[in-house]
Amino acid sequence: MSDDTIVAIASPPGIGALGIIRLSGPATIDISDRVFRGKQVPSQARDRTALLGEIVSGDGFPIDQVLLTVMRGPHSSTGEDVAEITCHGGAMAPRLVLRRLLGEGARAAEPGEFTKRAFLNGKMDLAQAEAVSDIVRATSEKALGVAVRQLRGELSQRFYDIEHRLLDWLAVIEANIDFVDEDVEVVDNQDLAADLVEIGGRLELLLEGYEQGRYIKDGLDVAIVGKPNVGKSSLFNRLIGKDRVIVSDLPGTTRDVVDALVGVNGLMLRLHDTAGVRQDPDPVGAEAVRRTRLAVEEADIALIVLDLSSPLSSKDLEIVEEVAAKPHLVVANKTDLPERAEVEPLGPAVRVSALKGWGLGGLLEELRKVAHAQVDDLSFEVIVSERHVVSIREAREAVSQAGASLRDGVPLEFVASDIRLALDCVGAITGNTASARVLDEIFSRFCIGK
Ligand SMILES: Nc1nc2c(ncn2[C@@H]2O[C@H](COP(=O)(O)OP(=O)(O)OP(=O)(O)O)[C@@H](O)[C@H]2O)c(=O)[nH]1
Ligand SMILES: [Mg+2]
Repeated sequence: MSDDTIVAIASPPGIGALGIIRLSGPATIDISDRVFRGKQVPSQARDRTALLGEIVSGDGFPIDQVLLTVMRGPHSSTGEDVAEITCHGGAMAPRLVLRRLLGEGARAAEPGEFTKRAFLNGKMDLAQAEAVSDIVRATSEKALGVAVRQLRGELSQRFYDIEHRLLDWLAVIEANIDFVDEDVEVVDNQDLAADLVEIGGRLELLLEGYEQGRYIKDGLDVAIVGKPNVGKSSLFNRLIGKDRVIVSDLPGTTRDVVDALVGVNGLMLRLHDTAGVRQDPDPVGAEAVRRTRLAVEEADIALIVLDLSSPLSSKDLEIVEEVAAKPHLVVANKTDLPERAEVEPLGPAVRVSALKGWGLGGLLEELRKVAHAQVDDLSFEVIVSERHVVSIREAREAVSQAGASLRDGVPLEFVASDIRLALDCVGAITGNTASARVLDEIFSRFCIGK
């Protein structure tokens, strides 16, 4: 338990209806009694009851009208005594209330300090604490859904299951090492080997869940690709709803790959406008085309843009061929002009006019289908944290090392030490074995007041 009491404004700065100030720590109720004036005294009031009254200055002058709720530990969000004060929003009231509380001996909270206390007091594990930050930062419905599930502990449970099984084996192995002559359960090497393979498989599956997590957290990468002048940049601007990149009738307008985020039905897409694919003797143009190829290669989805108003060329077909292996959509642009291209042989194409804004709804709907086809595979537990991935990889490495040692007939001590290493890695995720430095690093990325 901490011995100081922390305070922070938990609502965002700026003009708003309400301001929320949180207090947590041993002096919470004392301080509340000193600064609050209402029909009831906080220390005498029932737990978790919102009290209407005022925060008053040391001389008894009213600072703001508030609702104050005391939540006594350990049954509170941080496990300590907590008070939440809802005052009026805006630039002044929350700040003056905060200043008053600081004047009574509370300390300004560091970023993430409330959540850190919740973690240290056993209210949640580390993966759950990290989910709190992900919830606040979520930019799409899907990302929020994943974070909320993680907060509920669904991801943690996977790690606890693995932890338990490794611990069970470790106990048996260590008994064998320590009491060789005595009557202890002998390690069944085949059983252990099979179990290690199974655990390795589970870790592997979690790693696959990271791909899903990446889509959800960072957005799927969608590269817009095509010949010069087919209208890629026009389409890009339309889809992001902003006049972001230069459009002109000169072929080769776009040189750099430019990206922007768009939300499509609860999913984030990162659209990349690219340079038109062409043979370019100019070194800058050649570099632009090289970058286009790279962007397309790295993209999760390609939007191949064709110009309906002029006959298809071999270049169009080359591009379609180059990209066909990855999830893609063919977009036939410039439907506002007389049609001169035969796009049917290329398969289904979405017809749009980037200039007029026609057909965009249909394009987004098709894009949504392609994107969701990649993300909706819920056989994976979604992993969004780079930190988790590193630990899972290390754990998997250690587990497979343990399996290899077992097969090679290496003494059990070594198998035990690999299992212990795997346990450390899994424990780093749930927080059982996370170092103080790791904790500081994680919580410093939170907002103040969280
Ligand atoms: N009529 C018509 N013109 C269009 C349409 N879309 C784009 N254009 C025009 O086509 C020309 C090229 O458009 P851009 O969006 O710059 O084409 P791009 O594919 O990005 O070209 P590069 O960057 O050079 O590869 C511009 O003059 C646009 O106004 C469309 O749907 N209909
Ligand atoms: Mg362009």
